[in-house]
Amino acid sequence: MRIPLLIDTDPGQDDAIAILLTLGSEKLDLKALTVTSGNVGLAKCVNNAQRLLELVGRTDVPVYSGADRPLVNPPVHLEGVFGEDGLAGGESLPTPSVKPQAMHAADALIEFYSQPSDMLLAPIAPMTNIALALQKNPTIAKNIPGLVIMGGCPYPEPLRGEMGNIGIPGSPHRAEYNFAVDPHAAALVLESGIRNIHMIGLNVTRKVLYGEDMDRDLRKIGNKAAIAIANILSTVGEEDDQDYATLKKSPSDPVRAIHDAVALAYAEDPSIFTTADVLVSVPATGDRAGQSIIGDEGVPMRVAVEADNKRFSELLLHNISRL
Ligand SMILES: [Ca+2]
Repeated sequence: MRIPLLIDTDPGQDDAIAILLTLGSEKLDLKALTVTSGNVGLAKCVNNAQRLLELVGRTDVPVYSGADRPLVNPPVHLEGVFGEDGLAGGESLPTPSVKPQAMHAADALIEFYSQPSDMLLAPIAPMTNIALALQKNPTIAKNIPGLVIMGGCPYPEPLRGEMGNIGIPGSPHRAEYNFAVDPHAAALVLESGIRNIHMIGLNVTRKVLYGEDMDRDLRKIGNKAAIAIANILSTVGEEDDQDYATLKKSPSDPVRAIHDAVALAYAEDPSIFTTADVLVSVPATGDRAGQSIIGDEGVPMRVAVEADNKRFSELLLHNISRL
């Protein structure tokens, strides 16, 4: 049986491959996209989500536009990482032929989860939409069957041994982008009573990288989705270009992280990963706001620790080849 799935997203180059990987899956059944402000502003993220669906003829998947800023903090966009429109390299993607849904993403989440549901929720963006839905109707928490989150960094990430990739304002510490941008939302969602939480954090997504081998394999597949995604992912922003410089096999090797795709691969086949069952707390404020801290107390969840890179690549290429 296929797993019905809702993705909350802010496309975003890595969201793009995550969404396409899902659409090509034999196991995951994408029911809707809810979109939030994140990697770039809300309108650009919504447009990017629709362009991706248009590319592969899946405009039947409804797109809901949601929060245009985090709950409390000012927005932090990453044009320097993903390009001015969030999808650098994706200039040839088609223009959307359908409109986004009229309903706000938070209201859509409330509607989807007004009854007990088997639809897995995969947040791969700041969790503002989900937090807004839970603020408005906390009872939906018990109807959500599980979360597969790209977010957090419960163990040091492998590049610099830090607990994240974004500086926490006014603090010497770092936190992972999705949690750092809206720590109030992350704390609210994790503490809402939703069970069966899986955290695919920066500690593991920085171990499963894109590079020239995958780029070559995608172009060999040669379908529209594979070429588009190779063009997008090989357009590496300045920050990633510097961060991953020591890992390049050749000067033109487009080494970079594809965080969100790792989370969706987990949703499809958790056996690719080793995990730990831990208690995690996420402070909403203070000098560790947005960090995901393992301790003696906190919210029980399963966190990804290591990944089998070969099996991840095989899954990704297999799914993209089906589009
Ligand atoms: Ca994202």
